Amino acid sequence: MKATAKAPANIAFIKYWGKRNAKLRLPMNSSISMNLTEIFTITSVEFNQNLKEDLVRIDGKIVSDKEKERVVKHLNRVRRLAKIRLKAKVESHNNFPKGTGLASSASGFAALTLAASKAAKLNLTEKQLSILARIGSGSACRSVPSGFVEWRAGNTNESSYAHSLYSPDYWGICDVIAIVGRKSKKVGSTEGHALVESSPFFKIRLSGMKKKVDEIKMAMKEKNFSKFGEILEKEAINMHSVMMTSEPALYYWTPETLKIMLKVIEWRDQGLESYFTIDAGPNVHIICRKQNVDKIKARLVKLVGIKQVIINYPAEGARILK
Ligand code: 2P0
Repeated sequence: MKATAKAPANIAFIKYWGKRNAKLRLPMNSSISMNLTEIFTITSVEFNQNLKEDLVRIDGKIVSDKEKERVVKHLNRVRRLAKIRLKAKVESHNNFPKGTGLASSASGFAALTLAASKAAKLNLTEKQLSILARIGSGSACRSVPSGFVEWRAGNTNESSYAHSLYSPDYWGICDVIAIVGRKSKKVGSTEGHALVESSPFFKIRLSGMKKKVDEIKMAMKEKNFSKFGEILEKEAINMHSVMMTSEPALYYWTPETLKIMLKVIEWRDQGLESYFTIDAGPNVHIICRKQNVDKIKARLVKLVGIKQVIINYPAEGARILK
């Protein structure tokens, strides 16, 4: 009873920040994302009667008790569905360089969900996998379907899952990630979500979400890159405004982050069109058309403070490898 799965990380154009139900990880709003080709997790799960307890290794290391508890809880969900009690050995590898501050919970929980459910001989649909991955980590539900993805917020366990809007080959756009550093998070995402209500701006953010989701979907349908870019860049600033005005305040940017944001705007004014988005960390994701990737990269590597540049194309969702 063993299976190996690969799942991509994803970048959200419309963000998930704030939950209506923390236990089930039901989000306050729908979100829109793209799976990434160059950042992924490969996870093997083996259920075995000889094991006395669950063993969890990530990138070759035994994980902390806190990390292990989150994985074991997820294995328990799979065991309950499959009606088995066997303990499991979990081996997970992230391909992205360590210490870059890139998130791994999305690719990690999507790969774990698929590998564990397959090893337990459950044949779940994409929707069921997305729901299960979501309970592990919200953003993981978006790493299950392929390409360009919408996570419909829903308001129950069954109605909150992600589906593919378009396959990876639909649109030739890229996510050029400028890695500016690590800076270990003082407040992790799960704790951060819980602070949204303390920001005076969160209600205003929420009131505009539905319209924003509809508008970006229309821009994607029309392949209107300028409209698409304007919406996603404003959305990133909108989310970070809530983060910075919550109590305690969450500042994810460093001086390098802001420097790159301003560069992207400057380059755009000069005719090189791209837009930025930023997650719960200091790295900047630059969204551009495929034909501009080399120019963006050439300009980025000249800036001081950039540790690495990772070029991502739209990727397939979670897959079984063996
Ligand atoms: C997103 N983020 O939409 C947003 C943008 C971070 C900023 O989803 O508690 O790690 O595991 O459900 O999925 C980070 O939240 O939180 C996230 P949990 P998760 O990509």
